[in-house]
Amino acid sequence: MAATPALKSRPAWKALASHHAKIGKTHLRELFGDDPKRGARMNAEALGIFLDYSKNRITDETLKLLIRLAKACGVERKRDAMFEGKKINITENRAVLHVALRAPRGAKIVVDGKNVVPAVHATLDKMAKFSDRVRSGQWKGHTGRRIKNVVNIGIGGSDLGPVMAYEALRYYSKRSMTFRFVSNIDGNDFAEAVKDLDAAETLFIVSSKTFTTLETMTNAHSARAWFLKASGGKTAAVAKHFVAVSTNAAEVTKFGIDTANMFGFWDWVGGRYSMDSAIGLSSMLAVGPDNFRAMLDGFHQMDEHFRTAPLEKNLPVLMGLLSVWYSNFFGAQTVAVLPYEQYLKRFPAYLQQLTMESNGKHVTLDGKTVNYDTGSIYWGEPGTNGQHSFYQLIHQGTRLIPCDFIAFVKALNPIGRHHDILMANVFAQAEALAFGKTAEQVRAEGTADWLVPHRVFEGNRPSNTILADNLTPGMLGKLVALYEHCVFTQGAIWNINSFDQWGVELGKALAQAIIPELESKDSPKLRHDSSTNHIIRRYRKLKAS
Ligand code: G6Q
Repeated sequence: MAATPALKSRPAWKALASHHAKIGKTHLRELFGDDPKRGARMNAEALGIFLDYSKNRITDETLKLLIRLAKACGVERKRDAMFEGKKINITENRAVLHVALRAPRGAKIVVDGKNVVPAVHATLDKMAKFSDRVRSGQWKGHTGRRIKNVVNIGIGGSDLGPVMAYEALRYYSKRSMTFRFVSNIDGNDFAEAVKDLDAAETLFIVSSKTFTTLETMTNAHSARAWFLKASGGKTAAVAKHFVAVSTNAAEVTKFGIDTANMFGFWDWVGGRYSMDSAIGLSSMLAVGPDNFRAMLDGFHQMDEHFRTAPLEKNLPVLMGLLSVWYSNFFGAQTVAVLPYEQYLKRFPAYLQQLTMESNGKHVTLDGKTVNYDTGSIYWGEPGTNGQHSFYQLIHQGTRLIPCDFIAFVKALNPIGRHHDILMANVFAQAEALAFGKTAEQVRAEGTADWLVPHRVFEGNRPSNTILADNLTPGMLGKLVALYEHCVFTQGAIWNINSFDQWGVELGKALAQAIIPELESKDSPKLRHDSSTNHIIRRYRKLKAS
C-alpha cells in the first residue's frame, strides 16, 4: 500500500494556504457588497434543513478548493468504506457501523460475512415490546404497581445521548412518567436522583457497553442496595426493577440481571455513536416506539444524504470543510454551537463528546504525529441565554469563534410573541457578528470620541445558520447525524482515527491504582510524584480526623 501523502504537502492544501493568504482578511461587508446575490446563493438545503453558509469568510473559489481537498483526502472513499462495514477503526480492529443502527428492515450490511441488520431490528422489536409493556402498565413492579420512574445509569456515551435525547424530545414524552439519569461517581448524583422516588415504582436501566465501567457499576450496585433496602431485601424482586443494556452478557449475568432483560448491541457501535442503539432504551420509554423509530428514520435520511449527495451540496461535508478552513487556515480553536431552542439545551454537551472524543487525536492513521491542528473544541449554550454572557467575547474579543446557529421556524409551544422574538435574536446575532459596527456608524449615533473604540464591532465573525421547520423526533435524528458525519469529514481530512478513544480508556485505568491507597487501613507505600503523594496523605489524614 502506498503511503498516504502528508496533508500539508497535498497540492489542494497548498492551494488553500495561498488562497487564504489572498482572501483571509477580506471582510464579509466587502464580500456581501460585491455580490448582492450572495445571501440567496450560498446555501444548501436537504431533508428540511436549510444551511445558510453565506456569512462565512469564503468565496466560491474557497469552496471549490475545500471540495478539492476533500476529494484528494479520500473523504468519499473513506465514507464508502464505513458504510460497507470495513474495519476502519484500525486501532481496535472494528467496523464503524452506527449507520446500521438506523438502516431500514431489509437492508444488508455485512460484517465478518454476516448481515447485521436483522439483529438490529430484532433488538429494536424487543425494546419496543418492553417499552409498550412498561408504558401501558402491563409490566409491573414487585408489589404489582406500575412503573412510574425510569433511572438510566450510564456514563459518557451511555449517558450523554440518552440525556440529550430525553431533553430534546421531552415535548413528545409520557408526562406521567419521571426520567432521571445518573452518571457521575460522585454519590450526590445517585442520592439526588432517587431521593423522592418510590422503589416499588422505579425501573433502573444499567447502560454500559462493557458492563465494567467503574462509575456505572458502582452506581448500579448502590441502586441495587437502595432498592433492596426499600423493598425488604427481596432479591427475587430485582428482576422486575433492573434491566441492562450491554454487549457483555457474562458481566450482566454476574451482576444478577437475567439476560432475558438485557438489550444488546455490538462492538461496531462506538459509545458516542450509540444513542440510537439499545442505549436509547430510556428515550424509547419516554417517547414511545413510534417516535423512536421516527428518530431513526431521520438519522437514516441524513445517512443517505451524506452517502449520495454531491459534495458541494452535502450538508455534513460542507460543515466539516468549513470547520477545517477555520481551524487550519485561520487558527480558530473552537466552534460555538448555539441552538435557539430550549429543548436542545443538552445538545452542545452531547456534541462535546461526539466531536472532541472523536477528533482529539495527535497522530495520523499511520501513527505519524500530525503537524496541523485537529479536533476543534465544540461548546455552547442555548440562545438567548448565551447572549447575556459569553457572546461578548465572540463579538468583541480577540479570538475568532465560528458559530453554528440552530433555529426552528415553528415553536413547539407557541406562546404570544415569544417565538418571533427568539428568531429575531438569532438572525440579529448572525448579522451583527458578520457586519459589526464601524467607528463612523458609532460616531454617527452621537457617541463621544473616547468611547468610540469601545463601541466598535469589527464584525467579520463567521457563522452558519441552520434553519429547520420544527423539532420533531425525525429532525433530531437528522441533526445528530449531520454532526456525526461532519465529524467524519473532519477526521477523514485530518487522516486520523475518529473512532477510538485511548485517552478515555486511560482515565478508566488511572484511578484504579489510587483507590486502594485511599481505602487501605495502614499507611500505603506511595510511589507517585511528590505532589500526588502529598495530596493523598493529606486526604487520608483529614478524612480520618
Ligand atoms: C464513548 C466512550 C465513552 C464510553 C463510556 C462508557 O465513545 O468510549 O464515553 O461510552 O466510557 O462506557 P461503557 O458503556 O462501556 O460503560
